[in-house]
Amino acid sequence: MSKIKVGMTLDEFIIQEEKGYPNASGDLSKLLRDIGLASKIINREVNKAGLVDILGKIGKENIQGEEVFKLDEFANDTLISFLKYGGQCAGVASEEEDEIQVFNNEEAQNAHYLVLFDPLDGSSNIDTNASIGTIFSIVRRLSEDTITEKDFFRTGREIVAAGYVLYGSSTMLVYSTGNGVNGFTLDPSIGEFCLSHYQMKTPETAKQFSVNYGTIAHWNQRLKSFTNWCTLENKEEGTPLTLRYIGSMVADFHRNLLKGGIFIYPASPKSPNGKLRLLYECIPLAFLQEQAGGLSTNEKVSILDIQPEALHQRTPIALGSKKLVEKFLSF
Ligand code: AHM
Repeated sequence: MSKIKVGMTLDEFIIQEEKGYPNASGDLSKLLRDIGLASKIINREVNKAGLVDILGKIGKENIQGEEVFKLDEFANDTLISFLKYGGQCAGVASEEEDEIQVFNNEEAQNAHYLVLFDPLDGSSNIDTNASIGTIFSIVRRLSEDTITEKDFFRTGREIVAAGYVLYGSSTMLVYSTGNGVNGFTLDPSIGEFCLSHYQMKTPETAKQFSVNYGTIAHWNQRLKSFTNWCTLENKEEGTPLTLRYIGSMVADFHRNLLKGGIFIYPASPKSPNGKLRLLYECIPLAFLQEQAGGLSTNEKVSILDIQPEALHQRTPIALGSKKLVEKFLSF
């Protein structure tokens, strides 16, 4: 009989899950625990951000020409130090690092995994106290010896786990190792993530759509027709839908995962590949979306089937409830 119980801690859950895989080394579980630990430290700083001198920009730009906020840098450094010395991770790719970071310290020498992450997604929302999050995916290293970018350029079909931590009105860790999606809420009184959302499923149909309407002048015809359909009074089709857009992908995604909906960040003439990054934003969330019964697309193929070619590659994306994504593609 399954010993999985709502309320159990992340550690207990991981132990129970491992029992289903007697040959598992336990390395992936340890890695997930390290990410959970790092996110608790990040959560602590996010929560007290208004009290200490940690809000605001640090006065430099990342490789993508975006301003780096102090909390971005803190989250990046925290994740790297937990992963570097945890013993399970041989290197990382981060939105905040120009290049991949291969760990040369002793603890990392026999590590089998690589972690790709956006340490703090939605950082333009930091100073206004809106929800932000950490997004990650985990792949197995390919090279026995020297790790190169190629080890990180893996499709969504090859990743072994993905997840995010949402720093919202409560803090949640949501992840999947390919056997469904489970969500854990941080209980601040005991400092533990506890299972709160077991085997999450996105409703097939939904009442919400999420897109930055302010950019309509740059949309393609499909997106214009789809959003027009979303706003029509048509009971049979289930429209109109409600527009919900925070501007923090991880928060928009989380809401749509629970309530059903579609999130779209399109290409535009100015940004022909959209804005969002394939490797550490789109692939992990698309993996979770498809694990939860939804779909993802770049309007040609599933996000999970795109072969990455550059570390900070961008892609247009639409993901969410199956029927809504299919409707979007039907225009
Ligand atoms: P960031 O990397 O600066 O955090 O930007 C990514 C964010 C996403 O979380 C969000 O979906 C998107 O940018 C919002 O962009 P826009 O303001 O153009 O709608």
